[in-house]
Amino acid sequence: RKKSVHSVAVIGAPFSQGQVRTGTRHFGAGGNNMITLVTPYSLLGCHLKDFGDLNFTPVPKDDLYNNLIVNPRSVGLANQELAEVVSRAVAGGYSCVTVGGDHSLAIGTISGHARHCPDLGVIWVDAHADINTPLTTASGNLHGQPVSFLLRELQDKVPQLPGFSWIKPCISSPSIVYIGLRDVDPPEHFILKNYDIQYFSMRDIDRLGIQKVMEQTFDLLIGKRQRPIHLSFDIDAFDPTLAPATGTPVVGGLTYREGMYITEEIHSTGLLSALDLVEVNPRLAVSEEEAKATASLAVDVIASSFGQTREGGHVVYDQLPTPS
Ligand code: HAR
Ligand code: MN
Ligand code: MN
Ligand code: MN
Repeated sequence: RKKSVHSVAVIGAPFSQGQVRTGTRHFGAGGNNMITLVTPYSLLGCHLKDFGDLNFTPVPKDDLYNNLIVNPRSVGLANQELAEVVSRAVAGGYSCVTVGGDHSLAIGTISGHARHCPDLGVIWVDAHADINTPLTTASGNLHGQPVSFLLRELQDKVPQLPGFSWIKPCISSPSIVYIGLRDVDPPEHFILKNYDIQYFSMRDIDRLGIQKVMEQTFDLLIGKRQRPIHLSFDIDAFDPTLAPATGTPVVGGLTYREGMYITEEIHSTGLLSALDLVEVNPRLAVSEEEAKATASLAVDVIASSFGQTREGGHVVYDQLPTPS
């Protein structure tokens, strides 16, 4: 497969119906955010292609499923549309950055990515496991459930939601590793344990340190064979002091340095093939500074995933100027 690591497609997915707060949509790839995104990438020599913000087809009458699940048809259709775009971008040789939007959109990005790379492995960085099924969710929000639709092993526990019939479960439980968990519902914990799903909670990070966590993550995912990596990064993995502008903040999260270490290490594998950056919600910030801090953290995650390092780097110099 011909694939230039430095061709990066940026897709804006302003979609927020996987949760009930509005505003997650306002951190898209279009508009001003693009300017801050482009600068570090072009310095690193990545070819950036702006795919613009997707215009998801609205679903006018989207009743609750089971009196509980919110916006099933809208979430289903938007993800179907997103999967199409992601799979085309990946097939075209791009690494694919999807800027959300809420985390339900990982249904579409991972499905689309897997169409072209059926062997992909997922690194899910999040305070939450997002693995409730429509029958275990307490909130009814689909951003707390995306993984349940994607895992083959879980399919006999997942009912068919309206709008979801296009989804083919595309990953097996050994193909996902979680990092940063600290708010896991009891049924989610049951699933993680019972289906032998690998995770590094914040407690594991405290115990092992982030370096060993990344080492073990790669042993689990790419120890036996190289495969494309899908990084699904929920900004609420960070401590709320760093990322306050998000819908479900949880105390005790990643430090800036742990976050950057995760993305630097993932870049170093050379295997990053798609990245989701989700759950940034500027409207939930109590001040302009909070909104800006969260957005700029998100930009750092993306830039670092594609090669920005804290030690610096160069593409523009191949020799130093000589005094004449
Ligand atoms: N586990 C809870 C639920 O199912 C909370 C999920 C919160 N989700 C996110 N995504 N912010 O990680 O609703
Ligand atoms: Mn999430
Ligand atoms: Mn989360
Ligand atoms: Mn590079």
